[in-house]
Amino acid sequence: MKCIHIVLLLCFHLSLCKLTSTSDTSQEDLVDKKCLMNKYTHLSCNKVFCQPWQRCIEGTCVCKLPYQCPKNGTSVCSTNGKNYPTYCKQKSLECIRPESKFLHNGTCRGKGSFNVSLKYKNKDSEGIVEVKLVDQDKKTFICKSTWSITEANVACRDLGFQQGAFDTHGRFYITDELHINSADCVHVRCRGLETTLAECTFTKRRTKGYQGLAGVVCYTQDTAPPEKESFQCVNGKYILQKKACDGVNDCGDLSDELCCKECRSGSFRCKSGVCIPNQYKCNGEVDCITGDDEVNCEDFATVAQEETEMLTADMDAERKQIKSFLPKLSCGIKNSSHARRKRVVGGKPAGVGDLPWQVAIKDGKEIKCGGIYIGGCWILTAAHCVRVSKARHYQVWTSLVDWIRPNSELLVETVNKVIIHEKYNGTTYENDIALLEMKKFSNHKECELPNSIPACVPWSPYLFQPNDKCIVSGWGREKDNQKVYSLRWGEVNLIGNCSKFYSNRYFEKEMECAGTKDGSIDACKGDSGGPLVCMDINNVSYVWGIVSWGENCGEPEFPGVYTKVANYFDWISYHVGRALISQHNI
Ligand code: 4AZ
Repeated sequence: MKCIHIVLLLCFHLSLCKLTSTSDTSQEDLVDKKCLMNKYTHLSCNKVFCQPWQRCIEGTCVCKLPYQCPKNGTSVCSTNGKNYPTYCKQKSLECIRPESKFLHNGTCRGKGSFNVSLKYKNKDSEGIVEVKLVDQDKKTFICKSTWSITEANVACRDLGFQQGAFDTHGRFYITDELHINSADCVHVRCRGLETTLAECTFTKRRTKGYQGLAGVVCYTQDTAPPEKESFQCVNGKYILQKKACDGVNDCGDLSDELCCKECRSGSFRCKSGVCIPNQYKCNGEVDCITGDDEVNCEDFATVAQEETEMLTADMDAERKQIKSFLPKLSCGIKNSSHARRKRVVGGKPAGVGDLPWQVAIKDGKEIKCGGIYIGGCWILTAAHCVRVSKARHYQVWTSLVDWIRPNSELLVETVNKVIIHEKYNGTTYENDIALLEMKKFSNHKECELPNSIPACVPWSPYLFQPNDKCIVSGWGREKDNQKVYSLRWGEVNLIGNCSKFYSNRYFEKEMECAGTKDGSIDACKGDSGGPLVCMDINNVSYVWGIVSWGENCGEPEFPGVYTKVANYFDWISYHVGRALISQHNI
């Protein structure tokens, strides 16, 4: 018993102790190895939102140009002595050329400097953290009680250690004199992705007395733990396996939190497989790309904060405000009067407005295919439905329900241009995706479709997962090959691992399977080009798939195959313009 105690104590101090082998294996199971191969970081917009001074291009957050920042905001001073009209502009310039950093909010004149240093060092890379705040003359220590690896990573990066911190504990030789001074220590809170501690929020608490001082061991090659029991971050740093998927950004580049099958206690798992700290749930800011951290928030009362004095501006609040100034897109939200009415093979009849993004593509006399309105003048459909040379022959019928007895809302549009994916393969149905541009009416600037609502275009393949329920719709055949004149819809489940049904014919990255266990609901001949739409937790509808192919219809061993639209976000935005379909990360 005594022996165990000693071991535990040692473990706590060195935080490098080996864990028992049984818990080791279960911990490794938390991370998704296949996902790790993608080397996701805080800059991977398939997994996380970009900072408001960045935008998402081909899955990576890249620096915005200063003029792309919102105009509103408060001015800030940078370490190069220059003044910027907004925090976003300063951060965008820093992102492009990381020479100068944030100094303080306000104008540059007459204020001091900010700096971080280490005291009582045993090496250049470890010691007790001291800061000199911009408008204070003397250096102060940071209190230990709220100091964590999140802040330590920022402090070490500020000190020039690119891989951040190794630990917040170390053996520092603090002299008694400090016990008195420590009553004056300040608290600091960071998000973890700041480039300097100056961007974090410094406060002073009313409660005084000895609190202990924050120290840090910055990460260097010789601090790295042995490879066997560690997790390798994308930035090359090694952390303890047990620190992956705990909601805390130990790596400093977030790579330990982005590929998680489960999250450890104290953290929340986004549906996208990302662990975030519990404090981020219901904090008024959406952190999960799937939006699931800001739902069912009624029970979350705000915890009363200890009385504190703010020593610096809250740049985290400023960052949130910049986000609120970014343009917003309206898509995927049905008019409330058309709340889902509970009415393809085995589907139910749809009413006007039930599927406001569904269109029919008429080629000559018959409706051969469906399509999806995605905004502006643009319709998404399957490449196998259309030909570039036949653009003039197509008609796009919007707001249609029954094509034998057309409803009054029906609008017939003509087609200006057909764009087929350059890599569409008519034999394998790879890249079965096309865009139709509708003609504007003469002297109209835009396509006006008063009864249509665009479906949102998904920007990440992690927005929906196998077993999620989605809606397929169209005027396609019934199981017995019966003709259908009225629009029908049915609920299907996304199916993972579809190669087992279609070996050699199924391409995971580009295709998606959906169906029901008994095959009772399925797309069929004539539904091609039409939508597979999934609704997120906030009832926003995304066009997740385009009806593409499948072996027969309604057979459980042969689910319907769809073009995975998320894989084509960049292709679509290249043709229709980023602003039309970008909801976030613009
Ligand atoms: C077709 O021929 C077709 N069961 C579309 C979807 C499916 C099968 C055939 C999926 O257009």
